[in-house]
Amino acid sequence: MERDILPAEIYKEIEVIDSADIVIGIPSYNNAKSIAHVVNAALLGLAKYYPDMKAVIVNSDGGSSDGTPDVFMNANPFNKGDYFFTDLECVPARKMTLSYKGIPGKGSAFRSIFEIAYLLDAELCIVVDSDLRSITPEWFECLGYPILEKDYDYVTPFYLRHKYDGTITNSIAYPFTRAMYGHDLRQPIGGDFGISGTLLPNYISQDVWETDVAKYGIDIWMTTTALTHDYKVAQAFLGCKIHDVKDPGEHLGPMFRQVVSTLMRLAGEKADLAREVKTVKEVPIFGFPFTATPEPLPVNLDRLLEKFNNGFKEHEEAIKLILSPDTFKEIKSLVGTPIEKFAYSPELWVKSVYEYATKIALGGKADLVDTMIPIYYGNVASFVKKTWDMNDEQSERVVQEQAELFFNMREYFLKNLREKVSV
Ligand SMILES: Nc1nc2c(ncn2[C@@H]2O[C@H](COP(=O)(O)OP(=O)(O)O)[C@@H](O)[C@H]2O)c(=O)[nH]1
Ligand SMILES: [Mg+2]
Repeated sequence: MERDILPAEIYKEIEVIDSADIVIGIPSYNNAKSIAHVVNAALLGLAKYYPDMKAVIVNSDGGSSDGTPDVFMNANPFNKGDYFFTDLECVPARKMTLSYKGIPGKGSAFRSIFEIAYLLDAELCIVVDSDLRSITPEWFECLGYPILEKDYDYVTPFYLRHKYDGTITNSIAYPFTRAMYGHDLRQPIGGDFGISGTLLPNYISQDVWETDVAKYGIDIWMTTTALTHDYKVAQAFLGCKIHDVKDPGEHLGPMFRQVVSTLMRLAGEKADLAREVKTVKEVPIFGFPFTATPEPLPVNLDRLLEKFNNGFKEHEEAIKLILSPDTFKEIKSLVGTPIEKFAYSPELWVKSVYEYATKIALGGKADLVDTMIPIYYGNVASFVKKTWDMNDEQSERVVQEQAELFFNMREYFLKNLREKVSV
């Protein structure tokens, strides 16, 4: 069959390259300022940890207007003279850049990388973000070693993050995935992953590339697929994650919708498997763990509360149709509450998530998830208030308690779903 996922000239380039042991993929969209550091880390990581393997580094770009692909192609740590590895004797990895086809989004960028890695018959594919400032050559060792040496198929990152960074991860993606599929994977949507050559054909053969999986839904889809198809999963300790921060008010909406609707839709598809899960398994962490204090992330509690109050009022009618009467009433009673008294009960957030999940799992449209954003802001505000004087370790305990509650209340979702399906 003629393959047409990639531009024709890339298929030709693949024919010339013929095969590779490792493919490193870097998705980008206007990352000219940060991508050179990521490529240099990748080139040095390959030279240092995989000197005998044939490697290709692929930049899958979304049509950047700031020259990102040129910066990618020109990055070269070997002739700069200011890295200590410059005397490494190895053939530098080959680089290639492409504008991916398909609907714009990070997932489409990944699809092209997977296609290239698959056609080159790579044993290992590693993907890393192009806005990372804390990435080092060691990341490539930690993400690759479990696959090449220990027979794992999928490696997710494990980072030290500031207590207010990664709020979608902490409040939904982590506890929900842990509760449904019974694996304690702390960063299921971290963005930096190791993937085995065995798992790649599974990803590219699925018909998901016209959905939110082609956008920011990609990470949760990759992780859920690996967990629900019995692939062996590990974590890699990568130290701190420092990347370009976003203004949550401006950029969070589409990302929230794409990640959360994908997670909930998959939970519906995989409910039978989730019903088999009885406990949560620990997932091994490879690497050299240490403690450090990540860059603080400023949060504006007043603004979060304002977004909760205004957003709830704006979407009140739609929210009422999704939540149970009790959950709706409890959240509504918090609207207008002064900061000093504002708090979600531990169960309130879990119930809200599970009630939305039931709706989406039963085929509700992804954009219904937009109406959940104010409720999410309310939960973030409540978390921020509760953890304000806590250090990262103490606030991590709060995240863990919440995750445990998600697990203990999993029947609330699974039972609701079963009953509504059979009506
Ligand atoms: N090619 C491509 N890459 C994208 C697109 N959107 C995001 N990315 C890349 O995906 C990575 C993660 O995106 P980012 O916005 O930093 O997400 P976050 O770190 O999860 O908040 C970065 O390397 C982006 O350049 C897109 O539409 N096309
Ligand atoms: Mg980022």
